[in-house]
Amino acid sequence: MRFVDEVDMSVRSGRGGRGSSSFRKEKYVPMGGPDGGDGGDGGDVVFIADEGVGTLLDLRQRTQWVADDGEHGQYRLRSGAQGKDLEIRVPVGTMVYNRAEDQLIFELLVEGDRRVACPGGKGGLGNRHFKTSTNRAPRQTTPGEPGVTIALRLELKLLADVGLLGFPNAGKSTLISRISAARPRIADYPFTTLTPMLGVVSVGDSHSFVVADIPGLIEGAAEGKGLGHQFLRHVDRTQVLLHLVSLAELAPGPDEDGPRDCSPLRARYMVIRDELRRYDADMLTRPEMVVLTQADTATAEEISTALALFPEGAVVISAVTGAGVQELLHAVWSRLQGLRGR
Ligand SMILES: Nc1nc2c(ncn2[C@@H]2O[C@H](COP(=O)(O)OP(=O)(O)OP(=O)(O)O)[C@@H](O)[C@H]2O)c(=O)[nH]1
Ligand SMILES: [Mg+2]
Repeated sequence: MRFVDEVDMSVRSGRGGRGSSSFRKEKYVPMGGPDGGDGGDGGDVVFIADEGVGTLLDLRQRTQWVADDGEHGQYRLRSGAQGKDLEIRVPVGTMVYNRAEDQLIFELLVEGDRRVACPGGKGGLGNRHFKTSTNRAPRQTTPGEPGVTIALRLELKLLADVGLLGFPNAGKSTLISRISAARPRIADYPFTTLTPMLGVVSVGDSHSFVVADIPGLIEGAAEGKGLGHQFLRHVDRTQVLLHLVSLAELAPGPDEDGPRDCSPLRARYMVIRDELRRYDADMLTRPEMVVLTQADTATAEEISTALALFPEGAVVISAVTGAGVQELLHAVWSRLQGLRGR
């Protein structure tokens, strides 16, 4: 699955209609004045954000998009009809670039956003506008303005609602493969995930949200260690971050048969938080849920010690046995609902 959906197209707005040159013709009025109507404006090319459109796929079927021209003005002051706007419905989050200049023209970020990419040409003026005290019978009119043609590139960062974060081997890919149809590579070596992946997660019968699995982060990612931190841009617009901390990373305890030392979990958590800050301090204010993963590798006692290290609260799961996973999904869903209702 590609993360950035992209499509090239060329659009043209409608030409304005020509103004009309005509004179009033009435039976008992021998010298009727000019009565040529104005031309109609050409249609605009408009982009509309529509939640019902998921990807840019459907727009690939056509490369030339043209709005209707305005009609010419007519006699008896009748203006030409306006050309119909061409409305192109795109997914929320679509970015529209001018292809020649490689410049962002606008983004459609909210359902119903309506932006004009190129305005239709103005209609021309009919001859009635040119009547003066010395010229009572002008034949002059103006032509309509031509339409505007632009080559565009549309880009859509597929928007995930939830981003997974954590060290390599935290179990991010295992979780997304358990809760969605996404099938990322999973292995017990770090940096198994090299490219981000999205999964659609169903909660109950009628709800769903989109999760992004990204490569693991390590200390120094901001300086390019590991795979660097540029992948965070794929989760920087998500509403909730799930920060996965693996219970398999406990240190040996003082007593060989006793509980292991849980403190590395908190330290590792802080390392990732610090990398987030270095990417963009705003990320630290993003709603976050801590998920302690791989619970099947720890004892009940270790888990409760680990939980105490996260006074903000944490959810405990095992993506292998499935323990806690449904509870996690419901918690994420209600968190998303709470945020959307704000
Ligand atoms: N026992 C156990 N092992 C797990 C669990 N979840 C993941 N693992 C194992 O942990 C290893 C790493 O899992 P991944 O899902 O690839 O981890 P990741 O966070 O995606 O790692 P990177 O892609 O390298 O960042 C794999 O060997 C998994 O089988 C779990 O709940 N229990
Ligand atoms: Mg992975």
